[in-house]
Amino acid sequence: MNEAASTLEGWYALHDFRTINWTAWKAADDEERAGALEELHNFLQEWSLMEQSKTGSTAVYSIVGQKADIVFMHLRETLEELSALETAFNKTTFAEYTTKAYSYVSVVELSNYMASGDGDPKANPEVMARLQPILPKSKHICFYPMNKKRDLSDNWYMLPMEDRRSMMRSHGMIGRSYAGKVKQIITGSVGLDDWEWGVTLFSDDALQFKKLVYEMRFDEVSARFGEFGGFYVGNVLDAELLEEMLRV
Ligand code: 76R
Repeated sequence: MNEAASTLEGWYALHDFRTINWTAWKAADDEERAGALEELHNFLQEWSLMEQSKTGSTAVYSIVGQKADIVFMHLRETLEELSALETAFNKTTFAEYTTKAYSYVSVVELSNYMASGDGDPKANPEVMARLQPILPKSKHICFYPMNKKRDLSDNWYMLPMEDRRSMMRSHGMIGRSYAGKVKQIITGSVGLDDWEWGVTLFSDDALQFKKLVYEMRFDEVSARFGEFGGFYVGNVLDAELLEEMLRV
């Protein structure tokens, strides 16, 4: 019997990580830099209008450490929109001063492990708000991709639904104890990217990422089945902070 959890999907997600070529950026003349910044500023404005009309959402963060310098996290209704937006950005002058560090393609996902109630979940405004979330502009972001293990003795995908449900319940309980401190957005990426899920966490206190992820490591579903990719952590950027970051 197919015991796949049924999932609801919302907006598609692109996490676009870039590294700034500081040598080239510093070598550019003032006019070139000003033009590049203006173009970038226009993009930020366009993205914020999109957010106001609730047809998508974008968050911009600087990344700490050498994996990247900046991440644009975009949520849009379609993959076509994500592609158009990525291409438009690549055509900007600022993009010429960046290199691609990493990217992740996925789709906002809710699973039915903890589902309650009948009826069409998509008629529920609370469900829709989770499927099409306006990204928080918390001080910090933490992103990492993950899988659930498929080893002979520990194969998540061979477990009966009931076992998975009870482990996910325990997972959800830990998660809920961080309510108000950490906001999670789970994006599914089976068939879309190299890992099975993207985990994006937002918080005003970066230490809460450490505490939450550490606590979850002791919980069965993460302890036995969690496999993790690279972690990217960073600080929020608005137009002003971005300009400050790029001032040379
Ligand atoms: O969505 C819900 O609130 C219902 C409960 C819930 C589900 C179904 C939930 C709650 N998560 C769910 C699904 Mn989660 N989550 C992670 C990670 O680092 C690690 O060990 C794991 C990475 C974190 C930090 C986290 C946080 N969660 C999932 C899934 C899909 C699993 C599947 O379908 O098999 C993954 C991969 C995953 C991973 N989780 C919560 C949190 C937090 C903070 C919550 C509480 C959210 C809330 O109540 O608002």
